[in-house]
Amino acid sequence: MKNWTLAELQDLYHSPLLELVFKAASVHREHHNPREVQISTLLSIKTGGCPEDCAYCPQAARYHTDVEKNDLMTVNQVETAAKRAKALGSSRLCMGAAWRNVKDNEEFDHVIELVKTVNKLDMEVCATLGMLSEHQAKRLADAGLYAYNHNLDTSEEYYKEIISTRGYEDRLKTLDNVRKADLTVCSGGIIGMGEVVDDRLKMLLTLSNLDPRPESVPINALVAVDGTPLEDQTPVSIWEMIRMVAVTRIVMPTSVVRLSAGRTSMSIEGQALCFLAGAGSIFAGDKLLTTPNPDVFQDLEMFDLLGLTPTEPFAKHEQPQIKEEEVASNGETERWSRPGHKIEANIAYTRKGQEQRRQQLEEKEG
Ligand code: SAM
Ligand code: DTB
Ligand code: SF4
Repeated sequence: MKNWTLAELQDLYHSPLLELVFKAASVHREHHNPREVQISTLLSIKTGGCPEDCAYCPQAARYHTDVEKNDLMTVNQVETAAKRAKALGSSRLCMGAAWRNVKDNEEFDHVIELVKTVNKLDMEVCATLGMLSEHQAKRLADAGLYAYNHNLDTSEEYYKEIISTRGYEDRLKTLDNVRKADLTVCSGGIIGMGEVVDDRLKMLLTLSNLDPRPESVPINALVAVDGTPLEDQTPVSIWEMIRMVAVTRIVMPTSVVRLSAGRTSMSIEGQALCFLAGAGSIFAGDKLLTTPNPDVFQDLEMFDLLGLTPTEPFAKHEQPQIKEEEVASNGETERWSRPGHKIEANIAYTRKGQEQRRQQLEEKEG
């Protein structure tokens, strides 16, 4: 496994755009079928009311957004949504819960049932439920989960500007727990939160140094939601998205790069360049978790136009078998951190603050 350096990633990111795209497209063709793009559907099985303070997130209870808090979805509701997603070409269903971490309680037992239900529909089942222990990850694996999504979101340095209720090391520990349970790892981040390019590249460096690397790397453009601290962020340009997808593709050649949040403001031409640069998956459906997404039929038209076909389920790994559970809880609890730095005091949310940070970094780098 090649160990990339920050300097190499900087060279790639800042190289002439068409050369970068050409290079990424060549790497993509060596490891993936460029005519296939996986369609994955997101389903928010437990929405809103989250105790965390992720500055980008409309589901954090402390921000005043229009998101309504909902209880866990029933097996029936999830099965209906999964069948619909499958009929529209999705081979993966990703179930999201607005939790800080998984708890050993009836709600988790219910999620185990949801995972089994979707596995039986012969779809790849993914979940994103916050931090979790190795035992909890093992329970999900035994229920037939295929992948666990847990994003690093940005660099370790910039993370402190975005979240105060947990640390970067908690994220890495969860990824390690997921790996120990033999689940596939889905981990990526968000661009457009006021970070500098090096923050994006440092995040990619951390992901590319995981051994094994994540099988799936979502790249999200921030959806700036009214009521969150990042509501006034300037949207990232499509060129930044293309560069980010391309660099991700080159540094983690066998991973699936997911063109994730932010597609409502991207043209078909822009998305086509992302696919050329190595994006191998999209999230489809009228909604992501809580925010809008392009119309699914328009996405299918885009596939026709570009000559793309949806990837079949289990193209990369076998379908996990549902196993008998041994014990629901092993009595152990993980100790997650609570760094508690003041998110309100962050300079990141003002343009002046971002300019100051850019200057500080430039001075540091001489
Ligand atoms: N609570 C769990 C957690 O934080 O891991 C799972 C759900 S959380 C909503 C999943 C991911 O959605 C986050 O890690 C973040 O990358 C992404 N996300 C949340 N809000 C977003 C936004 N406004 N724009 C782009 N991505 C966002
Ligand atoms: C990921 O990286 N992006 C998805 C999925 N993994 C869980 C979530 C995007 C959420 C966008 C904001 C919302 O719709 O609430
Ligand atoms: Fe949103 Fe997840 Fe953060 Fe909760 S932990 S505020 S759901 S991103």
